[in-house]
Amino acid sequence: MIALMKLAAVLIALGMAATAADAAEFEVKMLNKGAKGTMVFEPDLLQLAPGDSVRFVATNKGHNAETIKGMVPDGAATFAGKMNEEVLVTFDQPGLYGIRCKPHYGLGMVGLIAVGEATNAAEASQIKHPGKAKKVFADLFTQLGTVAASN
Ligand SMILES: [Cu+2]
Repeated sequence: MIALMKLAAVLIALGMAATAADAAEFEVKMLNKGAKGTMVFEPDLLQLAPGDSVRFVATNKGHNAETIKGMVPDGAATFAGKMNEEVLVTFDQPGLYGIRCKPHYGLGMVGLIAVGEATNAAEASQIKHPGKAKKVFADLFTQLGTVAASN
């Protein structure tokens, strides 16, 4: 009986290891200056499979990563990292997630994360953004369309 329970525990552990190995972890840096200019997430566009995760790394100080209201799929969890905080977020729910740095939103420090099928693309692309974020998101949605079309 004890041997059987041990076997079950091993099988459960193996199952969990397999799940963790299948999911990928991506890294997004929060930067004062990147390839695309000042105050950026790098990269600012990611295509994930459901279950993948993203580590938002506070490479430079003075930034945070959080979801934008109206830019998460229905029923998906939102998140809000604190200033200078590294956050690891797992994206289980398919759809588009708009990300911003709160203090630099108007300066265009935003990103777009596509998880599986872009179920909420119509709603997410209608959200209004301040300042430079408007142009950055317009470009990101164009790039995402190109990515989706080439798949
Ligand atoms: Cu910032």
